Amino acid sequence: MASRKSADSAVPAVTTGQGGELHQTSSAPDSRLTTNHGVPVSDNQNSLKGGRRGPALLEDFVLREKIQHFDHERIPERIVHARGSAAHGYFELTQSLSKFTRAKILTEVGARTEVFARFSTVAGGAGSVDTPRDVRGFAVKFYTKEGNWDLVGNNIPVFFIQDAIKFPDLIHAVKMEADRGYPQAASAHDTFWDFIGLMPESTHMIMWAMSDRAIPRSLRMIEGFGVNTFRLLDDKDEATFVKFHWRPKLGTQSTCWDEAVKIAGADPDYHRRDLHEAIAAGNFPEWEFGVQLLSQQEADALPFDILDATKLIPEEMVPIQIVGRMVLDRNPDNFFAETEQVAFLPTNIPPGIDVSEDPLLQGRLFSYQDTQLSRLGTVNFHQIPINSAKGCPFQNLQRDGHMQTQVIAGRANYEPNSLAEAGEAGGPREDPKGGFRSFALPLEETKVRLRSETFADHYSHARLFYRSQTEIEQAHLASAIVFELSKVTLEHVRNRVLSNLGNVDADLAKRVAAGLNVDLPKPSQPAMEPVDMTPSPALRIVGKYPETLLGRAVGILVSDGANGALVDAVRKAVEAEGGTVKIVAPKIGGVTLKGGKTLKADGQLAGTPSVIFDAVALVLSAEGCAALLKEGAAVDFAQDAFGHLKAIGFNADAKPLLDKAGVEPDAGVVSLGKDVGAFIKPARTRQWAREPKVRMLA
Ligand code: HDD
Repeated sequence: MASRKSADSAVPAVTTGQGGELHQTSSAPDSRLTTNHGVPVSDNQNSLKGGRRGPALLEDFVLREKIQHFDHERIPERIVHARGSAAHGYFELTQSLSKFTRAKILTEVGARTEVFARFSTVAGGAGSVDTPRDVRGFAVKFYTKEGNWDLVGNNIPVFFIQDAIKFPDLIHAVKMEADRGYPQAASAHDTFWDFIGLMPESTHMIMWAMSDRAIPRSLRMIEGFGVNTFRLLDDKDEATFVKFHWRPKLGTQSTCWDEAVKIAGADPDYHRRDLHEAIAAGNFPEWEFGVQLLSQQEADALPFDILDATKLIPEEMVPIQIVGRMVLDRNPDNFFAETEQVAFLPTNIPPGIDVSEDPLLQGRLFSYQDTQLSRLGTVNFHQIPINSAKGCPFQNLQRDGHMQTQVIAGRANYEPNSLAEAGEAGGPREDPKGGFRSFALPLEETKVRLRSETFADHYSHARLFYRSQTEIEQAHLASAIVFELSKVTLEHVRNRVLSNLGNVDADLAKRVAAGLNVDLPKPSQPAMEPVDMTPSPALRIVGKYPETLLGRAVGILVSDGANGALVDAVRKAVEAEGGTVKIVAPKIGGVTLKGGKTLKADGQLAGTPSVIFDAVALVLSAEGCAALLKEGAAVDFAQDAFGHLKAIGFNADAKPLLDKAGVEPDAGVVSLGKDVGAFIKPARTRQWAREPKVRMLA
């Protein structure tokens, strides 16, 4: 888009970004600092005073405007999903769904549609850390030719509750406790587990939230799900049910819990930084886009209700068809203007897609529009550039309101009107053929306030999830529940959760009780007896993600006198497979290698622990190693890498540090000796086989 630079070179340049957003470029050489109203400022260092030493004068509008604007910089953070990171990119359809829908976004193969995707944690505030155990939001705004489509999903395909009326209770229970204002960004506390124990419908979601999916390695390595069931509508408005899926190209990968906790201290912005750096380096995250489609008859034949958001449709029952891909290739230019002000609305759906009667979704259709009014402060939030429809014009007869930025000429702010007959603009008109139409759902029932009996099975899917996991993942899941319940101070709350777990799987309940060292109570009385479903291996993570260095980071710990050729060899081998390398040294200025060359450090040891890497190499001189034996951060570097199941490459002189850190030989502990390649194989994945040696799991 054209630059809107003024002819007067003294006026600050206003340009448009690649996405069409307005940018006032502070770095333009001809930029002159002005007040908000364009008055040039002569001195930005000193306030106007009555005399050299004050007092300040009320007359100083430059000072007052600056401070007043600053005083109002913050807006209310999102009540949920407050902490998030986002990126621009595109969606490309690879397979047409024209048999099922008239939505252009799902029928025009090869067309690229701009998107803005925001990933978030749920419970923590905007300034909380990136790696708590939590669900991750996965919200995508598609700027389609037929209006914005917002697919506002999570990295988990089911939800805690079945009816939106319970959402405020759920969120109150998980957030900081009302009287004490803690814990921040954590579900491991009384009120959350109290709510969960009393709401058996949450049990399936709890299985997911306690699984490794809730401690992801990277936002580039999470799956995404639309969660609710939606409809596709064809030209004749015939409907097909649809579930939406995002699959990361790098596979779904997680951290270890101990690692996630330590990352929170080492780098609270771990995920945000990872996403930003990857995009800046041209390693664009990519997801496949898939759908599960089913007719009304197929839905009716399932042994569960697809309108119940606590249930998933195993892909062994209804396969996922991959029909598109999303690539995120541009970082936001301004965090507040874009990531903070973006407003996702499940009501943003183009013609050809429609909602279902899912009572959770129905409540969402109100909540998101409403929350923007307090968050962004005006009904005109759709005019903020990141929220504006970009793929098509938007025009209607709504007018005025706070922060109205459109200057719409003419008198046509009502219809019908006959202004055109007098040669005036008559304004836009409805489009019965191409416009959005709702599915003609037959309604026969009376008005009721109840829960459908088809929603009564609270445990079969939780059991399906647990029993579909690998042994490693089952142990992690059980240990996570033990961890969380160990932070619960109310005994009756722990016991109620334990009784509910008995309905999921007797072994799981036993493991958790043993992990807590308490007696296992009898299973609670379920609303409906759970049934055994055929396990779904698709629900696992371990063994499913590709073994690759793509998207992985290797930290090389070096000391003075280290062998530079070996460092280079490791770097080359890692980079050849698409991994990234960071040099960690005792001092940020780097080290003097054997032979006298200086090697700069990317990070200083105390501030760059091994938790932020996927694999580590230790390239030390004998003297360097001897010095590091007395440095706790160096011992932790090796010990944590071992404890977090990472590959460790080392040269002979580094061995004493491994010994001090208690690192035992195994397939992932590799001498760099002559063949650096031997380190690359284990560096592509985690050393799951090591885990029983380093951790007592439930
Ligand atoms: Fe929600 C934000 C996802 C149920 C009410 N939600 C929000 C975001 C995501 C989700 C990803 C952050 C969007 C962003 O990045 O700005 N929410 C979900 C999913 C749900 C769900 C997958 C279950 C299927 N949400 C849900 C219910 C309600 C809400 C049942 C209320 C009845 N959600 C909100 C909200 C938020 C929100 C309060 C806070 C900020 C916002 O909307 O824009 O309206």
